[in-house]
Amino acid sequence: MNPNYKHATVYQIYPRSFCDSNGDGIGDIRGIISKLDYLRELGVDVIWLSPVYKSPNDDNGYDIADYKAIQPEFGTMADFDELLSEAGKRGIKIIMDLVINHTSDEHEWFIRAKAGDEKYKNYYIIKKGKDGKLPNNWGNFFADCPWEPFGDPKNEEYYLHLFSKKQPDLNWYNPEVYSEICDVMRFWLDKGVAGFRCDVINIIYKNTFADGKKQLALTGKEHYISTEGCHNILKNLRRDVMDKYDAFTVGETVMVTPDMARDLTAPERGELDMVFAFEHMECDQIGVKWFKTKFRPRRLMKALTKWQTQLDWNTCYFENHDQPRSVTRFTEGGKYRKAGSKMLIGLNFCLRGTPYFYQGQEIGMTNGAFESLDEIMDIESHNVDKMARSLGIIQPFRWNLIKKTSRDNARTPMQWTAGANAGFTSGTPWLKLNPNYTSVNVDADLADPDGIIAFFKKVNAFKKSNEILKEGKFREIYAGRTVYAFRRELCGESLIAVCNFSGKDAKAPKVIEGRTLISNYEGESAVLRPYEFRLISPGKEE
Ligand code: TEU
Ligand code: CA
Repeated sequence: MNPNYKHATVYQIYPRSFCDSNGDGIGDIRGIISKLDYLRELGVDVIWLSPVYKSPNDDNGYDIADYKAIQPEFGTMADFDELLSEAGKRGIKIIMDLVINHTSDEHEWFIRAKAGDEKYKNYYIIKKGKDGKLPNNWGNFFADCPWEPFGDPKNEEYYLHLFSKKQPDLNWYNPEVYSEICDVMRFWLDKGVAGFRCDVINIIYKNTFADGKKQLALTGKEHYISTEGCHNILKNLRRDVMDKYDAFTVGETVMVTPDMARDLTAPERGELDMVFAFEHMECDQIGVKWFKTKFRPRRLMKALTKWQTQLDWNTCYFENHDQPRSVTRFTEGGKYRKAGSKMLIGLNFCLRGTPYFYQGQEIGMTNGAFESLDEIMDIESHNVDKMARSLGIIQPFRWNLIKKTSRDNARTPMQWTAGANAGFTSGTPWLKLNPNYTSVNVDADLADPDGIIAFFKKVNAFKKSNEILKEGKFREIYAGRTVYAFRRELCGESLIAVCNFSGKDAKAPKVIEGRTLISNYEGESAVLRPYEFRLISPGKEE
């Protein structure tokens, strides 16, 4: 773990939806530059920039057509360089999104492969079908078929795409792919970026292309999750590239267990610095993420405690560009928006690990207010609808699933002001704004001394100056139906964090006695109020 970034407060920007500087309705790099002072005020140390590379936008930039070029609608390389230097002046580092499981089918490599160039064919995973059948029975992350005919149908060749068919998987058996990616990483590191968030990094190396064990979703996954081959690639990337820079990596690792995460991040193994795990994001679903069930706080507590105790260093997060908004999910649809947002922010800072926040979380943005699939842009949602239709699921039911789970819930434009288009753009926003921007926006929140941003800054500053919250061990001390409390302990001293995941008052358990240092409510109270958060200094140690 690079110690320079261990205690960074990281803020994720989804460029398309952050701030539009030129009125085309699409957020851009100059828009981000214009908000750097705002981010410095929040106390952000590192920005994780979702992809800004050239892309046909089948998956909003996660389909990269040129790893060394900036998407024209986001600006130019000169804009990017200016962003880096302006951020630097404010003490803010930038990490890039490194998407290396796949490229776009419009990447030059794939275009050459299709033109019959053997060198580039070997950059991708191209397999023969058998007797009119697909090469294997694997599933796809976007509710699609993962094999698409490659070239002349007579040849019966298919290419693998675990995501959209415009995202062909790279062939990590090929050392040339490895060298190309090293070169891409050096290109950005030489510019001065502080590292990478590595997209679905634990699935890049497939052990075999044999059929998988049939399962509800992602048949075949046992052949590619956290394989030895993947570990080797990560070790090599660390040794050949990362170690030469002051930079860090955070892996997006899907379907990982704590054991796998330990192997991916153990300092002595020299692979990744930290990983995003998903178990706590799955506490309100059945089986696959598209089937949401009622949120039960106990499931969230169980997942958090499990990861906090079984992995030495976590990434702490409740939101990103793929997940519905946390305040909607975990605080009754946002009924207690202000208290709920603060509680989740407080909790995120108090857990052991590096804290990550997603744009808009600091003002308690809620899920999008979409009324029909027409208003949704996300490819995943459209594919889910198709799949559900093919299963005979009726429209109102399909829509109900999609409305709750669509990734566009997190991608609605950032709400800056109560003015036209929330101050996001002077044009027409690419995705429908949440109409609640008239009251939920940065301006309004900043003007409120009791606002969410003020609370964010307070806990952020406290954490930065407090060794117990930074380095202390985690110990759960209470997990009731709605109340969750834990201690952070360092050298015989400790702090207690407590949350009430309920819109009703809850009895305060005895174990949380002490002096309240920070809370999202005014004044003392014997009971815990709706979505109350408290950081407590215990009177006496046990
Ligand atoms: O996401 C990978 C991933 O598995 C999921 O979080 C995904 O959003 C969804 O749940 C699939 O069922 C990463 C990126 O974060 C996501 O935005 C990209 O679409 C995806 O990889 C492909 O690059
Ligand atoms: Ca723009």
